[in-house]
Amino acid sequence: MKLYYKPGACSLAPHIVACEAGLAVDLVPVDLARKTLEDGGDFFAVNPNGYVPALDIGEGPVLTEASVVVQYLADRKPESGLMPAAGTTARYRVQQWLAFVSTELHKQFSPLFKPNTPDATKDIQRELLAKRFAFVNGALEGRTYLTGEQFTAADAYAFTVLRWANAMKLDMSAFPNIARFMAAANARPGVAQALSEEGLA
Ligand SMILES: N[C@@H](CCC(=O)N[C@@H](CS)C(=O)NCC(=O)O)C(=O)O
Repeated sequence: MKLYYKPGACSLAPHIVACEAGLAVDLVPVDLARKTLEDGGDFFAVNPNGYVPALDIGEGPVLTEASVVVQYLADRKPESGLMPAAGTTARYRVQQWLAFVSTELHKQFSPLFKPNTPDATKDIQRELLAKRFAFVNGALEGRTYLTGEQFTAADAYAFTVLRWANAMKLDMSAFPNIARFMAAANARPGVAQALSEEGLA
């Protein structure tokens, strides 16, 4: 399998899942600004939407959408516990978090990265994110990870996205449970491996 990625972007989530699951994945860096690969190849030819993560699974078009790519990888190693079995309530809980991280965190951060987003819009996004952080902080009360003591694909995605708060200089001092969550995830060997392989350690 080949994972098209950019260091520290949302593609870090499937990279973490692969490392946590002990899956061998070839990393292919993408220049997202130019939409090119290292050999000058056109990234649009890989993913017509021009975004990472994109996972070459050896059949058909690349698999995209972070919340789905992490599930695909986790399901290659069910014994990892990264995704509970299909049809169980536990799986729906992890999927609920994956959808939340994708739509309520990841995509609410996105305007903050764009140089042409008006400042007023950025302020609105920061306010909304603070509400979502408060929810996550509350959900983490008395537990290490989002669904309990088991690190899941949703935790990998949440860790990836919440890392951006520092880069965006968001005040996270009101969310101590998130700080604990980040520290716990950061201390995991699989997470450390992915960060190191992306030059982020
Ligand atoms: N819908 C996609 C969005 C992925 C996404 O936003 N990727 C960002 C990096 S975190 C990206 O590649 N942005 C470059 C672009 O959209 O041009 C998903 O859920 O995976």
